Amino acid sequence: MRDKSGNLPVAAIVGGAALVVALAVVVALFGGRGVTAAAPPLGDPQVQHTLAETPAHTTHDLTINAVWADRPLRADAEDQVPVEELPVFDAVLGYAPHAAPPVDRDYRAHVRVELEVVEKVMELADGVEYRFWTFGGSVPGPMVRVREGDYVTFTLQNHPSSLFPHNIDLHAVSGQGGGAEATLVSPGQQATFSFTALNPGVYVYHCATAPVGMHIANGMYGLIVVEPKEGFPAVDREYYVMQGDFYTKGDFGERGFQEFDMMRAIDEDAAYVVFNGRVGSLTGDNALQAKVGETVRLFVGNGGPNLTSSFHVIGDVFDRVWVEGGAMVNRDIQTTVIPAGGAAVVEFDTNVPASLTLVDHAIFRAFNKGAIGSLVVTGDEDHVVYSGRVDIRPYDPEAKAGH
Ligand SMILES: [Cu+2]
Repeated sequence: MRDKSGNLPVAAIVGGAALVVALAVVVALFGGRGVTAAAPPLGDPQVQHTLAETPAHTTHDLTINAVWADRPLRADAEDQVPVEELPVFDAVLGYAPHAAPPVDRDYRAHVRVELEVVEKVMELADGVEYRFWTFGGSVPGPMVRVREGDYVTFTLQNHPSSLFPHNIDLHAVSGQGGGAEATLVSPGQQATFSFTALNPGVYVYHCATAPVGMHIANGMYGLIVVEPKEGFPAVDREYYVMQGDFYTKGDFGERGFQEFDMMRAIDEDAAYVVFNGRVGSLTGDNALQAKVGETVRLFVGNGGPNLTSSFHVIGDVFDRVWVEGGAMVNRDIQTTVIPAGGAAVVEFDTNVPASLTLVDHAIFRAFNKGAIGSLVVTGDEDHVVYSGRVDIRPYDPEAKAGH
């Protein structure tokens, strides 16, 4: 099935995926009923009758925990307003760890976004320099925040000092390459395209210029938040965090200028796994802050290029997680999976003062590759929620046995 370069034809992949889905459906329909010892044979007319009727008790309403309604796209009156009649705004971008401000609008708009690609040397860790390719001069690139249904005109500029062409694929875009084809620009060029933000959610954007993996590995990713029409619930603090894995010739911590290592990237052998483009971006003086009693919302993305994040905050529980950045909210979560090229929204209500620690719970990445950050919560203690140490003394099992 593989061609000369070892690639599977798309048809084979799609066919294989369809088979997997079909099997999953069969398992879902029949597998779940195997709990009774004497399951009736498949030919049993009673079973067929049951399946044909799909009784209510066998269906699961996955919208129960949804934070916005499952609704047809572009079906509201506001969606019918011609683009020329929409009010025009320039987007206010959010630079990590700060989220872009909430949209705070109950009507559709025409939002203009300008993003400049800059290739620049910055520190990947103390004493470790790396030539990043960036959206907006930072890793991650700035957060773009619009409202469901907005008409967005997006201009990508490639700084004349760049050495490479770049483009942008926004996962929120329905259209060729997510905008990648329309925005491919050489150094000293800019290109513009427009799209309607059809689907609410939290989406990754990234460069998609060949070799795509290299452009992403050099830091070309960020988040675009498409708020649902009803908006996100108000919270006390919002932060913007993106994980990424980096592949340098030298190992973790090896000082000096480090070049990108393509073979290491292909092997997924990350030298660094970091939040917001740098070891220490969220620790020490850079730690995130909150006060006891506040609700904190983290927009967490994963640029990859390779590694899936097991995102966890040591010392608290996610009261709510907007799973995969979509409509479903899960509650009381310890660790949430954020795939490469995916995102999540995690929220927690802070209960006691603590220095919370953000990690990828694939834990060597945290303590040996950089994926660690802090959120310092200050305020009044509540010793019922958490007492702190109330006793320490020598422990001698033999003395206890002889007692
Ligand atoms: Cu690029």
